[in-house]
Amino acid sequence: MVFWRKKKNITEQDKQDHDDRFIHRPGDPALEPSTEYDPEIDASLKHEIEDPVADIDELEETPVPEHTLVEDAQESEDLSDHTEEGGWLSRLTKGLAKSTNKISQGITDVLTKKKLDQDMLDSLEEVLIGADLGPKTAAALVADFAKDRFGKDISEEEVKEALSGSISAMLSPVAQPLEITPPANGGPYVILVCGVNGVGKTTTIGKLAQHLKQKEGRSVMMAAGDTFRAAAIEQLQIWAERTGSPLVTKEVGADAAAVAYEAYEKAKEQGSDVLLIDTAGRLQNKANLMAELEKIVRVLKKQDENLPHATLLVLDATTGQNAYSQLESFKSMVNVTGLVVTKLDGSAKGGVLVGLADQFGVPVHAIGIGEKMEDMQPFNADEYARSLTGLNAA
Ligand SMILES: Nc1nc2c(ncn2[C@@H]2O[C@H](COP(=O)(O)OP(=O)(O)O)[C@@H](O)[C@H]2O)c(=O)[nH]1
Ligand SMILES: [Mg+2]
Repeated sequence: MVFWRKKKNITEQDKQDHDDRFIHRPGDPALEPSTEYDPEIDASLKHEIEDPVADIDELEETPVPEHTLVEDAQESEDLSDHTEEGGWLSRLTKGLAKSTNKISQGITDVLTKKKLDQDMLDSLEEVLIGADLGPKTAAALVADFAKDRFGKDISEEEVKEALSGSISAMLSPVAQPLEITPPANGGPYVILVCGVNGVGKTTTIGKLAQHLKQKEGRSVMMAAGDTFRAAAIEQLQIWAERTGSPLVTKEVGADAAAVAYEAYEKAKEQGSDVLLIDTAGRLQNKANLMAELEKIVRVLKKQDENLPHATLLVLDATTGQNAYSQLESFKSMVNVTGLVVTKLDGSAKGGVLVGLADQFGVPVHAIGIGEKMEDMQPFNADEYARSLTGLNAA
C-alpha cells in the first residue's frame, strides 16, 4: 500500500491542520517567506531523503506524511476568455511590438538605396543579429534573401515579406502544439516543467492548467516541486485555486522527488488527465539542480518507465542570447521535449525564438506574452513571423 493512502478518511480537522502548517497566512510572521537564500537552512532541509526510492519504500511503514492536497480547489475563478477586442493576433502583435519595431526600423534604415547590394545585405544581417536571432541564423536568412534579389530593385514591403516567409519556414518544423495523449499504461499524462529561476515556470503551469481545462476539457493536478521557498509553493497554490486544480505540496525544504511521487499517486487515484510538476530553478549550482531533476525523473520512472511524458523547458525571451545556453545546459540534464518561451511582451528580443528554432530544432509548444492566465497560446509559425517583421499591423 502506498503511504499516503494509510489515512483514507481525511477529516476536516486534518485538512485544517495541514493548511495551518503549510499554507501561508498573511500576517503570521513565522510563515513569512524568506527571500534570502540560506545555505545552512538549505543543507538541513534539502535532500533529507538521499535515495528517494529506498525511502519511499520505508515510508510505507510511517504515518501519513506531511503533504497538503487542496481537494477540489474551490470554485475556479472566471475561466472565460478575457481576450480583449481583436483577439490573440492583435495581442501577439502588441506584445511583440518592441521586437517588431527593432526589426522594422532596422529594415527602413537599411533601405537607403533602391538596388540590393552587399552593403545593404551586411546591414540587414546586423539588424537581425541585433534582434537576437544569433549570427548563424541571421547569416542564413540573409543568404536566403539575397539569392534571387541581388542587384535588383527592392522595396521595404518586399524585404518584410521575404524575411517573414523565411522565418516562418524556419519556425514551422518546431511549431508543435503540446499534444496530450492518454498514457497507454493508464494514469495521468505527466508534464515536468523546468527552467532557471524567474523564467515563468509557475506562471506557465497556471496558464497551461487553464488552457487544458478550458480549451481541452481535461482535469489537471499540480505538484509543488519547487520546495525551495514558501513563496514558491504559495504562488502555485494561487494558480491552483484560480484554475480549480488540486495541488499536492509538502513543506519547504522537502524532497522534490517525493512531492512528484505523491502527486503522481494522487493524480492516478483521482483519475486526473494531466499532472503538472513545478520544479526549482534556483539551486546553488548546476550539479545540485541536475541531481534534483534526475532524482525526480528517476522516482517517476520507478512508477512507469514512460514518465515523465513531456519535459518542458521554460525560457525567458528577455534573457536573449542566454536562452541558448540555458537550453544547452538543460538538454544535458534532462530530456527536454519542448519549449515554452515567455515574456515576449517585455523585450525586443523576440528574434531569439527564431534562432532557437533554427539551431536546436526543439519543439516550441507555446509562447507567453503577459502575466495573466490568458496570455499564453500555442505557437504559430506564420503568425509569429508576420508579427515579428511588422506585417501584422497592430
Ligand atoms: N511580462 C511577462 N511576465 C511574465 C510572463 N511569464 C511570467 N511572467 C512573470 O515573471 C515573473 C516570474 O515568473 P514565475 O512563474 O514566478 O517564474 P519561475 O521562478 O520560473 O516559477 C512573475 O512576475 C511572472 O508574473 C510573460 O509571459 N510575460
Ligand atoms: Mg516558480
